[in-house]
Amino acid sequence: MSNSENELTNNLNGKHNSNGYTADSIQVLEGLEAVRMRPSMYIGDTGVKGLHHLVYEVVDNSIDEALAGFCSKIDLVINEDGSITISDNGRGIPVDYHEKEKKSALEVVLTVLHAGGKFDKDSYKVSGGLHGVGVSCVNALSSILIAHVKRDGKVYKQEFSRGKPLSNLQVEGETDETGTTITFTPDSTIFTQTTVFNYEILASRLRELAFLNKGIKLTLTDKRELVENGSAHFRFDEFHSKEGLVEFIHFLDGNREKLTENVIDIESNKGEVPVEVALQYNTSFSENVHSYVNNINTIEGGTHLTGFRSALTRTLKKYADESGMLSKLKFDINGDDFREGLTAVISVKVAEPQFEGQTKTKLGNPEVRLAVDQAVSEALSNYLEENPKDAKNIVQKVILAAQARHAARKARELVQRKTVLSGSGLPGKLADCSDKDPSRSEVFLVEGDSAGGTAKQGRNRSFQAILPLRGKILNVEKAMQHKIFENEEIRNIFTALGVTIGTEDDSKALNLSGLRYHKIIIMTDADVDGSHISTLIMTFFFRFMTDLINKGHLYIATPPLYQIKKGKEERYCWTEEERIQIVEELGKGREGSVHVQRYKGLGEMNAEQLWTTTMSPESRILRQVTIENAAEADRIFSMLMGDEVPPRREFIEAHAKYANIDA
Ligand code: 0RA
Repeated sequence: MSNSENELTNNLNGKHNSNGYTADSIQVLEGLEAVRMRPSMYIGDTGVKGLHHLVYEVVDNSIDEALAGFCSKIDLVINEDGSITISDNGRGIPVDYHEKEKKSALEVVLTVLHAGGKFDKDSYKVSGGLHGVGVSCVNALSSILIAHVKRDGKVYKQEFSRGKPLSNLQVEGETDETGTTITFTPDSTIFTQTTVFNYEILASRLRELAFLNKGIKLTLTDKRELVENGSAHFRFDEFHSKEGLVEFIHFLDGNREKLTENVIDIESNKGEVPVEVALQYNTSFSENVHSYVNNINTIEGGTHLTGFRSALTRTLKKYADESGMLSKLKFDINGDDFREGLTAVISVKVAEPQFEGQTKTKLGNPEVRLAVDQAVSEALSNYLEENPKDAKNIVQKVILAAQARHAARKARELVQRKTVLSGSGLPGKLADCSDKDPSRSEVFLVEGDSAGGTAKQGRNRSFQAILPLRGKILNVEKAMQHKIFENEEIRNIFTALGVTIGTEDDSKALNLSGLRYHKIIIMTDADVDGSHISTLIMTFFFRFMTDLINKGHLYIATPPLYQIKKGKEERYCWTEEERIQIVEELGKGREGSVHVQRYKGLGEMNAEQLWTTTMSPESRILRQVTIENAAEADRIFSMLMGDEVPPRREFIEAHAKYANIDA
């Protein structure tokens, strides 16, 4: 990075020190070159997640404008050439020229790390923050970025490449509107895995943002291909929520049977920390509590979640005690019992959030706990007094949950006790690997004994273990906890992995310290039954071992769809496109000599074929299971695996391209 940029940052910090190097001058060495050298430090990774983070970074700035009261609409367009445009009707990035810095404010915002907030230090800046790196990072990681600003009656434009200006700020025309439009193409030398934006990922984030920030209109348009649907049009969605979190709860629980009449809506702007909470109970057995700080999903929780939990437990307990409903109870009730069948969203806006934890998504600010606790206990006790019918239903549900927990404890102890199945205390069906270092070891969860047999022959036994599972494992979305822990296949999974669950005061607490394999690989047939089985297994992991997914331990193996043979040459392929291409390639010259075999199941491959195509680290394709959007995943699992059939059918029909691979 050049010297002039160093000086500029110093000036902006207001801490220019004439006597040479200070801590500040070391800090200012971090320019956009640093971002390009170590992109993962700034945006998390350079895969699919990081790619989409670029978009969120820009959108966050527009959301800030909206929260400050200056912007009502944000439009995203995925352009035909794969670039993306984000426009808003906010004030527009300032463009005034700084004599000293010899560049416009716009150029400073786009070329100096962390410069965004320096212009309006006192304004309420709340969105973003996970990486909170600003639009300059997006600029650094884009091969082309074009900024258009409408402000002070004019339209301004400036273009950049890899963070460097290609031109000076130019006036393009006149306007009576205001706003900012940023178009960028992610740099393919940085995002080597992919630079293709995924419509679904963007749509689910915009939907989430619309619920979290009521009133803002967000739109998404995909201009890459026309969709045939009666008439040809571009794919388009508009996200706009009038009621915010209340609608979020309706959306999350669309496929669950509700226990109470209304969503309990809590909003408090009294203290330093604005708090919004919405909650409703349903008849399911799972707890679905999603927490956000400044629009970031805090998957590790933190002080806001602690405040929510203690207020919920204390307030409901007090109500239940006073109502006399607990008087005949022979067992204790704990915090867990108050959250069974609960769907809740907690959203706080914190001016200077401290993020902790492994993924930096755990809120540390101590003052937030009390703010949430007070807001929730006050509003909830009022609600219970005013809605005695709902209150009674909730307390009855809590009692049932406590009963079920006592039954489940016995079953859970079975999981934890080393069983006699084999000398090692491991399930008899497990073919373990010889290496005992978890970081080098992997285990395949294989559907069926016959495929399990082939996998045992084909594997590299030094670091690969095989656990065959019998048929369809239990659907944990529908079963009660004690049934789940009594289930043999599920117990085998716990024991084989070396994972235990549940302590005295938290029945869902996961202990991963004994994890025996760092890669857990689900391997099922490449047909509809196979994908149903992997969905069942993933549902189990999502509900009971979320942390294991978040730590990146869960994978899906992808067996090939076809084997294509010509003479002695054998090729495998995973998609229709590949099949067509390889058949054409091999068939060149001589007709009729190419033989195509469709694999329907793992059992149709011999051990060597299974090794080469699906198990060997050299040639296999593993897909890592990640949770991009926990709220969306929650809704989809409750839909796919829950009781209601119509929404499931709609989902499968909408995704028929993937579901129908057998056709
Ligand atoms: C710096 C200062 C101000 C606004 C912005 C940046 C800003 C950035 C982006 C990025 C996308 N949309 C945006 N909108 C605004 C404050 C502006 C003022 O004080 O007038």
